[in-house]
Amino acid sequence: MPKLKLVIGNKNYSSWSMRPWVLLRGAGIPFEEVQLWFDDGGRIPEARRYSPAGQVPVLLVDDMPVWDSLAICETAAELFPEKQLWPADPGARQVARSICAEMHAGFHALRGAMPMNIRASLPGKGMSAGVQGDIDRISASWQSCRERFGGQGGMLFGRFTVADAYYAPVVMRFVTHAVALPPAAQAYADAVCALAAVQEWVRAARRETAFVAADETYASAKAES
Ligand SMILES: N[C@@H](CCC(=O)N[C@@H](CS)C(=O)NCC(=O)O)C(=O)O
Repeated sequence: MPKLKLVIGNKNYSSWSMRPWVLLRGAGIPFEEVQLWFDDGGRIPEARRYSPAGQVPVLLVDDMPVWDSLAICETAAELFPEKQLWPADPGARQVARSICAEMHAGFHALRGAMPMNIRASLPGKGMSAGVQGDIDRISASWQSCRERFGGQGGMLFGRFTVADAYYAPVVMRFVTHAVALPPAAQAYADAVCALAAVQEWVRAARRETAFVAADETYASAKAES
């Protein structure tokens, strides 16, 4: 089995880091964690020691870096086929890949106005027509996946897959900003919050005290607790 080391940023803020961490932990794949900290400008200069891209997350597979959260999730799925990190059914897998790519490359209004900040409570902050459009699209996508592929399981494709890890940080944004969701989307968001791996990440995020001004769109000076 390859030796895995996952390099991540602040658990309170780093939405990209949360995806592969929740994926590996949620699937029961052992890995060593290396945590780096954002500076005030939201940069992690030390990340260059691990990745040519100079960003987190980075997965070191026997010391060989894989950077970018999507590449890391694909690599994990390839290394551990028995974990079925993508849905087994080809049609479901196509949709799962599509909604992950959609998250990876899109939803800019939501990401800009509602950055992940797990320990903060910012009800209503950041809402706009563009943000609501992203929320509506995400809610519809969750509902459609649950109806078509969810079966008896609580996740988008029944069992826990990359898609759930990919949308876990979105659920965190919705919680922080108290976003009102249609019942089916809310039920899915609640199921994500109940995942042991998500709860473990959230507990650690809440213990962090580092205040990164660049990621605190709605705060002025001090960390919220
Ligand atoms: N597309 C990349 C984005 C990674 C990314 O933006 N990482 C941020 C933290 S969430 C980062 O490392 N920022 C520090 C920097 O750019 O110096 C991925 O999916 O991993």
